[in-house]
Amino acid sequence: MGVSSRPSRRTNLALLLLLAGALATGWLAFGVEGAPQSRAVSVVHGVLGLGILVLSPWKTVIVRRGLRRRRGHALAVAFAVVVAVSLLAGVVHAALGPLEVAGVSALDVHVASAVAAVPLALFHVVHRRQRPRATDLSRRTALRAIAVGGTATLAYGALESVTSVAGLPGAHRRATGSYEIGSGVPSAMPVTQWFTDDVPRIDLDTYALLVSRPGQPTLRLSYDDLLARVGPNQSAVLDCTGGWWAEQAWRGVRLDTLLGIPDHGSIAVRSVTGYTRRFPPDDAAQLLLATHVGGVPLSPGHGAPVRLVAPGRRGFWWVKWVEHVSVEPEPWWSQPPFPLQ
Ligand SMILES: Nc1nc2c(c(=O)[nH]1)N[C@H]1C(S)=C(S)[C@@H](COP(=O)(O)O)O[C@H]1N2
Ligand SMILES: [Mo]
Repeated sequence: MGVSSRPSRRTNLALLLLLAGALATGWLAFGVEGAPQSRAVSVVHGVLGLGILVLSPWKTVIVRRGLRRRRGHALAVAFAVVVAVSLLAGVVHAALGPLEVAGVSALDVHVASAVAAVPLALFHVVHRRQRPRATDLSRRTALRAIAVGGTATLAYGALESVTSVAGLPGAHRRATGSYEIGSGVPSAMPVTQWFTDDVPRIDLDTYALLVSRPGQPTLRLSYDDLLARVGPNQSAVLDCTGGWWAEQAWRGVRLDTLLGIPDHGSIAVRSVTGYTRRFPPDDAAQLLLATHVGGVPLSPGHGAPVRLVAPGRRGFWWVKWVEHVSVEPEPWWSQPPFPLQ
């Protein structure tokens, strides 16, 4: 057996696959809202992450050998550290809940270190290349993969059982992994912006909502025009990718009462700050331009005078401070999967 076919090569390749899978399912987890899809994605994400932990003793041996042999491993060490921090923070979020230290939650740390790991992983893979071989697809590799997968699944089950038996906060998380804060009490619900947006000042006397449809003049609705069209209360869950959720009674104007159901293109919903999300035409029947929550007008932080309520979608779709709704020819998916501002 040559040096290059040491089992370490297979361990490294397995770790790479696990990391890529954990990243992909983490990304996917931000895109889904409803159980059981959310549950499935969360479980697979957790098992892949724990798989990395299962392989870490073998990786430690490889790393020790590498540290003796090579120079210039600062970036490799940084890579190992951010992966370890991300794993630890992921477990803390899942078991202990929305702990915050100086306004930073375990989930923030988990996501930020995972994002930081991506360029380091690319650099590492390019500089310490491991070539897959045809013989990697052997019976022995398959048995090892099953052993690692099985151990990681058992570890996931054990972690969930301990969390539930010990009554840790993690036992009460939603399928998405989020924790409940302020349901039924809008003032207790966090005010959250995606990245850099700020709560704008909006003068209700001069405010107007613009509604554009193809081939028709743009509609201008004042705040009073909107209030005159407000429908019944509707309960919906706002589930922020920051790791919290709240169920509230929302009231406002359903989009299909303004637009009908457009027969093609997409519905762009834009805020006074420029924050925009694009929706498939059929969503008009569920999307609500809410003016009220919990029976009272929205506060500025929660999107006054009008914010979108998008049942079944994660919080970043719930555009606040809406000023323009327009039916446009672009398909709904011609936008970044997550907002860029
Ligand atoms: N205009 C605008 N709307 C926005 C955001 C933003 O940054 N700008 N953040 C979104 C995100 S990420 C979430 S979770 C919800 C939070 O709503 P809340 O502050 O009312 O709890 O608003 C969404 N709507
Ligand atoms: Mo969010």
